[in-house]
Amino acid sequence: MTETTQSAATPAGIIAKIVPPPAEHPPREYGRAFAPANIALSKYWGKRISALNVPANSSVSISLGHLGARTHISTLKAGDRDEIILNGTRLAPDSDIALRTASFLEEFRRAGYNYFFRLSSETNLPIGAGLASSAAAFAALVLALDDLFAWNLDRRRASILARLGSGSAARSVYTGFVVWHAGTAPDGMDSYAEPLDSDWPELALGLVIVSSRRKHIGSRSGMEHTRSTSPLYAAWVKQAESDFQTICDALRKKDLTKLGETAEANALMMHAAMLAARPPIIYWSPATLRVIQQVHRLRREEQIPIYFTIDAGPNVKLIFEAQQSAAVKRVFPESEIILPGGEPAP
Ligand code: 2P0
Repeated sequence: MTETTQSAATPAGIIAKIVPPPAEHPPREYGRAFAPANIALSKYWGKRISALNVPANSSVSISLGHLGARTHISTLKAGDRDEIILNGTRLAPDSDIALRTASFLEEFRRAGYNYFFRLSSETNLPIGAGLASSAAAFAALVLALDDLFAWNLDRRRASILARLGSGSAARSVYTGFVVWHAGTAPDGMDSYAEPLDSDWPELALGLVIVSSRRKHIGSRSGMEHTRSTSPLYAAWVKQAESDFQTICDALRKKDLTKLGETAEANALMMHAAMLAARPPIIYWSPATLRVIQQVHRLRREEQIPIYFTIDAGPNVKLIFEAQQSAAVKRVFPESEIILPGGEPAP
């Protein structure tokens, strides 16, 4: 089993390294920002430094373009807790999302930004699609804070701050293809995301929603349980680092076969490590396996180049080029097609 490192660095300490000391008043009335969701093509599932969400291996994702979170933030003149509004509804302070958001904002208070905030976030992600909305949410929150306090952060530092909220949020401060470096520094300062130099506007994703039920185990505890109990974890981390290199190379060369085969194998190995955890983590449903078998049948019998990836849930994301959209719609009529570089297909 691979150990996580104990780091002397704390989230508040990292924040203090990145943002300037607070002025007496925020320079602006409010800040606002948009950040896209992202889908990992080679995955993050396990941490090197838990407290800082520093990953055990590097990963690469594609952003969902215009699908994500838009956040508006201001400081509260009075009050002793943050006010968090999601899609127009004020969240109960003890709800999971409110608690997680407030504990992130608490790290800024520890770093001297002694305010409570009113935060309103809207998302246009398909409801219940199993798309990690926390990545877009924490990235949009950091960018909105940057706007409010006029920090003028570069994206690299914004990525490090977003990571402190949720690991995969490190990748959501950019659009397009994004790599997130695991890094080696004890304080995680070299674990940031940056754009990958690839221009592939035809690459499409298809969302096949087999269930919109809330998952029974969250990613954070799921990956920690996998790290601490799965005998396959060390092998997963090693392979994931190698898959990361292969997929970056495939994206640069626009090699769909290499991309698709490696992304599929990478997602399956991540789930294999979870299956081997004790007790196991099983995110799939019978319908997940049916979609996998359909995709394999399409490749084998119809020579249609469609691949899949699966995150921490039962839903399947198809990977293909836009010219296969009609075939995808024929076999998966309920799927939603996203062209990250353009508008959603009709
Ligand atoms: C990923 N996932 O690379 C992987 C694949 C889910 C499966 O990143 O604890 O919500 O906040 O760092 O980022 C989901 O994990 O976890 C995730 P934390 P996060 O997209």
